[in-house]
Formats: sequence, structure tokens, C-alpha cells
Amino acid sequence: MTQTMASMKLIVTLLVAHIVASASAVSYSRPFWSQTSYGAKTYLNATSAVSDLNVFTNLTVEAIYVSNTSMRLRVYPTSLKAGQEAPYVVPDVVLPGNTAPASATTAATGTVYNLGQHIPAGGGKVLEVVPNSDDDPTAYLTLENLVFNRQLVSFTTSFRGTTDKLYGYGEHDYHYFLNTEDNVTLSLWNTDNGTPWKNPMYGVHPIVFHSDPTNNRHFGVFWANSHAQNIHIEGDAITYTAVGGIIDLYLIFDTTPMGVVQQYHALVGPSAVPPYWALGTHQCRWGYTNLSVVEAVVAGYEAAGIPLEVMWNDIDYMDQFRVFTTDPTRYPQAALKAFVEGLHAKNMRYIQITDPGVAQATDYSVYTSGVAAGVYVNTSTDGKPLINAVWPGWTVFPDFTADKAAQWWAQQIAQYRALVPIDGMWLDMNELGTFCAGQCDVAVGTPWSVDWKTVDWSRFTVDICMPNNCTVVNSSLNYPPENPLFNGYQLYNKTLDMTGVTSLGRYYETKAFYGLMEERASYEALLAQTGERPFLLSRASYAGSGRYTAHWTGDNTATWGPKEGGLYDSVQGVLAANLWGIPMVGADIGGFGGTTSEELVVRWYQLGVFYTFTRNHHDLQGPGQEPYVFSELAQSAIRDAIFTRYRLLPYLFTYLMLANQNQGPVLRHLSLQFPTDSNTYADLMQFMVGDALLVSPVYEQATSDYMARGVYFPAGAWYHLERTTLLGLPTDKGITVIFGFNSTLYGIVPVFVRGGNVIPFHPTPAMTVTATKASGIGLKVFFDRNESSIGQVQIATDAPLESQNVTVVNFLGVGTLRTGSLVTMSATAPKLNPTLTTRVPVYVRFPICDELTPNATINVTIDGVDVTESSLSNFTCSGFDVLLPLGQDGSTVFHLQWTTSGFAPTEAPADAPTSSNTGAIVGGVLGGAAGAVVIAVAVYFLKFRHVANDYNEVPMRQEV
Ligand code: NBV
Repeated sequence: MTQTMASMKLIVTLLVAHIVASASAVSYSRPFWSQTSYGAKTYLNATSAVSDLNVFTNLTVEAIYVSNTSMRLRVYPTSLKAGQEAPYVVPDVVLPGNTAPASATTAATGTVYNLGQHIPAGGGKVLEVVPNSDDDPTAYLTLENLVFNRQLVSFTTSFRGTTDKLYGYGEHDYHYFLNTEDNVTLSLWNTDNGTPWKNPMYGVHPIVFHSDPTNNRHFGVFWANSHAQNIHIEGDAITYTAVGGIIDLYLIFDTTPMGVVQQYHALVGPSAVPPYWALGTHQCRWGYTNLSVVEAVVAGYEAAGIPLEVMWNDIDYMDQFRVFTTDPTRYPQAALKAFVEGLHAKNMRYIQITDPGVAQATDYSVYTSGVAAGVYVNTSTDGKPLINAVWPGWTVFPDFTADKAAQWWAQQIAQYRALVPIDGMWLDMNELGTFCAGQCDVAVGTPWSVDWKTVDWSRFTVDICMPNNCTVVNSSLNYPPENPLFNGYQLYNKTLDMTGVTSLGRYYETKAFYGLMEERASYEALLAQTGERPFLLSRASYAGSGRYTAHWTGDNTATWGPKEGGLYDSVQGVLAANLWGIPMVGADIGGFGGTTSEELVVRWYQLGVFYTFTRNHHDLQGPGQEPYVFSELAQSAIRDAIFTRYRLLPYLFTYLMLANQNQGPVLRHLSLQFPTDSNTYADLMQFMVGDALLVSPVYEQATSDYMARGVYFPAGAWYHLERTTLLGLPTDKGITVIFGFNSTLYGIVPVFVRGGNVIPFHPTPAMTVTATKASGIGLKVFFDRNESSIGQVQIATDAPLESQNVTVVNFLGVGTLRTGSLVTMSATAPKLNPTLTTRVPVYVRFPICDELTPNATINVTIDGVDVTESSLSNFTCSGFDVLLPLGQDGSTVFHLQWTTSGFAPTEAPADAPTSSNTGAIVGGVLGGAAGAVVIAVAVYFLKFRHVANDYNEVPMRQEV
């Protein structure tokens, strides 16, 4: 059956949908679907009169063809009764094209979905969406139990059985797979609440991805809704609930989970690509009390020889916490400016926090200019700027949903940048997070005398908010009939009153994307002012925030294990953000709250250098956790980890470019990369960086548990990235390898590379990204068993992408050690470094360590010129290294060829096992002195022989 939504046979039968309005259930008339130019349509009308104006009794249901792999299901009131207001629809500025009416589509064939033909009568089912294939009648999902009230919109989707794994919906500190535990409710509401397990956090991303590894079906459900909302997952059903809006579902189907995620990213918009320097390391802390302290941090890094690219300041730099000011004594403007210029002279950068709240003070031009321009969120009660409290005391809040506010914001940024030339912006507290609930009735100029350092937060509401007439307006917007939030958390807790008025609606409707609108205003401002791609870091986010900003996972804790909001949980956080289309993301390395330890910081760096955004940040309390405060051993491990990252910058940047070009997340759960390997659908916090790198962080102290846990390698050939050492796992199915680490601390950076990939890298990591980049681009070529290897590097300046010719170079390797070639192909390949004075290496590695005779030889040519004598080094049984000639690096087109001779016959050694089809590993990993660990593996396979090297003293085990 190949039908479009427009032409499909609508055998949707009798359906009686039940409204479960506040008290009594309301029945709808039987819906009859009819075909339309855009798909199909039906009406649901209440069968009996309903006097309650909160209930919408006449609904239109549209099934809209979007593409052969996606459709939209929109349910909205057909007409309104007198006194009824239309439910809120997410505006186009937030979700491009969202409000456009369904338009006719050209008939096409081949939709992968169809409206169901197997709907049983009754049961409240409105529709079913089924795969469009005759052999598979089971529904992808259904829509049933509709409730459509002014402040309660709800429906249930049943999906095709409990084999579906669910993921995406956030932001939470929770399992990656949302149905790891049954019977769970997760709510969404941008909340400044730290990282408590399961609670709603700073972002709102109403997207649920489904993956069924058993039947290999994958789809996503995005509900375009900006209200407080939740999902309840029980068995094979999800009930979605929100306190308003329409039912507006974008349904996406694909044969792979990656395909679904890519389609979702296309829907919410392409992710911003950060400037190259932003991939360097960042150091921040709340509590750098004056400029000398900051200077000392930079000096500390320099003395330790640990790269620091971007120095940050938290709220400490401001004068009375007033945004766009500097403290005259602790951070004098002229000295701060000179400091930043000094950083720039060293090719380093500087970023400060910018909170949205503006102090309500008549002697403060930011405030007064905002009043004059009418840019603040107003109250519904007196139409004046709505006041709440944040760091500067009594505060008002720009309404970023208004164009005039965005313009005013741009002016503030421009004026401030003339005083302090910041290189990017850190947008905090933009959920909005405030200290009082609702709104405060405070006269302009009311003094503020709270000493934050001594304040008793538990009494804040009583001592500060209540005496100042802070109230929550008695409105159903603050107290909706059903509160969907976790643990009874109120909508107005630690934020503005829900009745607040913004240009695009009431705060009740627009709060979810307040942060996104601030990100947009800041992005546009910086882009216009600098002419370069802006770097923003935002805490709040909504679907589509990735178009403008990077993200960090918020106030985490200095803890190790699952459910603690620390090291382990951070992986779920960054993977989820990647699913939402925010690929540039990291967690506070070392932990924001609590007292960290040297070992935790080292382990966190060994993980955090693989976050796309790598920042050490800590709160006011406790000792510092900058790398240089720790022992030499720790510093060397951290340096090692950072150098690993710096070598990988071309690879990381390429994947950020690919994310922008809709090729999917940079950081990927294993199930996203290996969807047919059922072992990867575990809450296993290993992850992929792009197609090639597998990171298996150490989450446990003293590594002993890591030994027990092992590293899971999906089918393929695997190598250790840094040492370009063959790990020797050319298996047809996944395998768990238990490494024999015997050092108690630090060991190696746990990153592995999958055969079949070419990794572009900077050969010489240095103290800055600029210096690192100057070492050019070399290649690590890791062959797979099928004798091939592919890769890409994309190179761009920091200018907007549309204003430059991005260099894209593709690499293709074919062959074995016996004979093969590596070619580069490029449409636009200007030399990255025409003045390069060092030659860059190409490492070529094979999955089989072919046994060579003592007089084995190799001949290597580059572009037909024999370079064996001049450029070859390190010819072993598993590969060779060669230096590219001067003036030519990994970004230039070249053709590398090799031929070897002198192989011993490939026979399995006497001790090779014959019973297993995956072989046995008898090599090992040696924990050396002072954290230096050498990997060495010997693997004997039935068909292949892997020769041990010198280090196979500590055995490692495998479990298949
Ligand atoms: O600006 C202070 C902190 C900041 O360090 C942290 O990273 C943010 O997530 N900020 C929260 C405000 C603290 C509120 C308690």
C-alpha cells in the first residue's frame, strides 16, 4: 500500500472519544474522517450540552501530511463560545512555521505511516497511526482519552508494546531511558532547582523518542506546547498532560533512531556552530572576589602548563549585582578591560555571567532606559513592570519576546562591550529563576540590604518576600485545576507571577521560552556587533534553543554515582541535550556544589574533555578545584586529558558542523549509533563522540569497580585512540572487555576508536587553541575488517558560516597493510596552514596484526612520489606512520599509497581457541608508574592472528 496522507484510504471507523472534563466525562460524536488537500480531517462534537466554558466542546482534528516520514496531528477548538478564549499556540518565532495553516500538498507516494484501519470500536480511541506496510498491522501509536479544557489538555498514546525504549523528554536528572522504571511521571517546567533526581530542571523539551530494537521501528512524538506539562508512562502507554494550549503533535518515523532525531532537529532548527576557540577549556567559579584572584587563576594555569582558553567571571564582578556594570573597587573597569585585552593578546578569551534581572534603581541607567523604552514584563494588575527579587535586590525583567526589548538589550550589550570586551555571554537565571514567588509591591528605589553571604535562605520568603508585599495573584493561572508538576511543585515557585504580561502572551504561556527569546536577542546582538559566530551559554532552554546557544547542565554536585546529580548523571544530561538539538553542552567539571576531591576532578576531566563544552565551575563554598591546586600526578593526568581533547579539536569541530548540517548529535548514546545491537539499549553510560569514538568513563573510585564493569564494544574492530594501538576486537557482535588496570589512580584516558574511521587531529597540543591549530592537521586512519576507512574534516573561520567557503575534505582509505591507498577528495580545499613549518603525521592502522618476516619491506608514495626513505617511520605488523611533506597537511588533497612484502603465512597459533566464534583475548593492559599506562593487547582469532607486543603482562578478560 503506498498512499499519501492526502490520498490514503481512511477506514477509520467509529470512534467515541471521552472527555474527562473536570468532574464528568463528556462524550463526543462519532468522528468521520474525510480526505482533504493536506491529509485528513474530522470533527469531534460533544454529544450533550456542556455549560462549562472551560471545556471546548467542538474540536477539529487534522492529520497533516508533512513528508513521507512525518505527519502532524492537530486538535483545536472548531469554534469558540462567547466568553471563551482561544487556547495558546506556540508562536513561529519560537518554532518556525508552527502557526501556518495546513496547506495542500502535492500527492506523493510512499508514506511510511498511515492512519489505522484496525481501530476497535469504543474505548475512546481517536486514531491510530500504523506503519504503511501490509505485513505489520501493529500501531506505532494511538491517540485516545482526549481531554480538552482551557487549562487541562490531555491524551493517552499507546504504543506498540513494552519493547519500546523511550528517551529524550527533558530536562531532568534521570535515566537516559525514561521507562527504565515503570509507572513514572516526569514533568517539564523551567525550574531553578539544582539537579534533584527526576524533578523538572531548567529546560523544556517535549519530545519523546521511541525505539523498538526488537522490531527495529523508531519514531518520535513532539508536542508543540509551552505550558507546564507532564508525561505519565505506564506499561505501553503514555499520558500527556498540559495546563493549556492545543494538541499539536509532530509525529516522526524512521528506520533508524538517528533518522528520527535528525528529523526532529530539522523541525526545531539547525544548531549553532560555536567559534573554534570555544572548544578550548574554560575555567569559572562563583567567588572569585576580585580581579587579582582571577589573574592568579590564569597565572596558576600558566605555571602548571595546563591549557586554559577562556577565563570566566560569575556574579562577583558586578557592582551591587547590577547587570552591565563592574564593581569599582574589586573589578575596576579600566583594570578589567586591560586584563581582558591582555588575555586577547595571548589568544585567550573572557566571558562573564549576564543575568536577565535588572535592578530597580533610579540611579541606574540600564533600569531607567528600559523603563523609558517600555521593555519589561508587566503585571496584569497595574500594568507596571513586574517586580521580584534576584541578586541585585528588587528587580524587573526584560520581556525578550518583544522586538523593542531585544533592540534595547543589544544596545546594553554594545555599550558594555566598549567597557569590557567580553567574548561571549553566559545567560543564567533565565528560567526565570527568582527568589520570591509571584510579584512584589515595592516602590521604586526601595533599598535593599540583604547580605547574600549571610542570608538564611530558609527564611528568605518570610523575612524578605512577605514583608514586601510579595504575593501570588489569586488566579487560576497560578493555581490551575490540575497541577502537572512533580511533587506538587507550584508553577509560580521561585519565579514570576503567572499572570505577568509579555508581548507574546501571559507568562503562564511564555515562560517556557523566555530563555530561548533571551538567547535569540543576545545571539543577534553579538552577531551584529562582532561579525563572528557568537558563543552563548544558557541555562534555560526550550525546543529550538540550540539555534542560538550552548548549554550546561546546571547546578550539579561533586558526587560520583548514579542518581546523585554528579559525574555519572552528567552523561545522561549531555546526551539528552544532544537529542534536543543542543550539541554544544557540558556539565560543571569537578561538581558545582559540595566539596570535590582530587580523584573526582581527574576522573571528571577524563570524561569532561569529551563533553563538547569543557568547563570547570564551582560554587561559593569550599576549596578551589582548578587543576593546578592538585598534586603533580593529578595535574599531569588532567593535562593529558586536555591534550587528548586538543588533538581532537578538528574532529569535534567537524561533528559540530555536521550537527548544524542535520547529521545528528555529536554526543550519542550507544543505542543511537548501534541501533541493531540490543545490548546498547541499557542504561550504560558509555557514549559515542561522532561515529568513531567510544568513551567509557570511570565513574567509580579507585578503579576496582571499573575493572568489574568492563567496557562494552559493539561489533567492529577497536583501537585505543591516543596510542593508535590495535585493541584487537574485530568481532561480529558486541563484547565486554574487562581491562586489567592495576594502578589505583588515573590510568589512561578511556577513549577508543572504531575501525573504519579516519580521525583528523592536531599533532601538537599547546597552551591555546590558536597555537594547537597552528600545528596543522594530521590523520589517524583506522581500518575496519572490510578493508576500508572513511572520514571527513570541516574547517571554517569564526565568521558566520554563510559568509565563507567552508573547507570540507573527505578521506577514503582502501586496502590492507599489504597494499592500499588513502585519498582525499575535496571541492574546496584551501590549505589550512600554507605556512606550516612542521610536517604532519598520518597514522595508518589495520585490524589484523599481520605477521611480518624479519625482512619485510614497505613502499610508500604520496602523489606518486616515493617517500619511503624521507617520511616513513614505525612500520609494524599493524600499520605504519608517515609524515606529509611540508606545506601539505590533512586538509590538502593528496593520494597516499603503500605496498608491503614479506608476510609470514597467516596461521592460527597453536594456543588459539577454536570453540568460540569471537576468539579470546590474552593480551593485557599494564598500569605503569606515575599514571602512565600502556595498552597492549594480544588477540587470537580463529581466522586472524594478532601478535602480542611487549606489554601483555596483565590479563584482560572478555565476556560476550
Ligand atoms: O551566579 C551564581 C550561580 C552560578 O554560579 C551557577 O552556575 C548557576 O547555575 N547561579 C546559578 C545562581 C545561584 C543561585 C543559587
